[in-house]
Amino acid sequence: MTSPAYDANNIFAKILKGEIPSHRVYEDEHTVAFMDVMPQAPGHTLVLPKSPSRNILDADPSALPHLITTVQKVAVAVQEAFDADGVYIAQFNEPAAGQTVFHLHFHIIPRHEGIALKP
Ligand code: DGP
Repeated sequence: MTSPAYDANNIFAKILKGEIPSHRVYEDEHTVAFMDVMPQAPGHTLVLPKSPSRNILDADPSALPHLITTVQKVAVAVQEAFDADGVYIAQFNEPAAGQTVFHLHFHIIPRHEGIALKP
């Protein structure tokens, strides 16, 4: 099955345009990170490319090295800031896989030994 086209009115596109507020914790020319409004644990952060792609399935491969470098930078910072024992990194593609917002993003969630994620 082919994925649907990118919808420029998705909620993260509006955040990127500044039409909806967000708590930004990192930004460079090509990527941005902000706090998730429905955190599964304190420190739950999202990393996005500024370029429009619905998810990783339609992303321009040339954008991915920089994006994953930002994911690494933010994960290291989040682990330190939240004094975490580890960091969970997740990324979903299409509703069948749990995606609800259709602009490519990575979840970065600090984890502590013995503490479960919120459902
Ligand atoms: P996913 O299932 O991977 O598409 O996760 C989308 C995440 O986006 C989910 O954890 C909740 C978060 N989210 C939804 N709406 C907003 C919003 O308006 N602002 C922020 N910061 N996060 C949002």
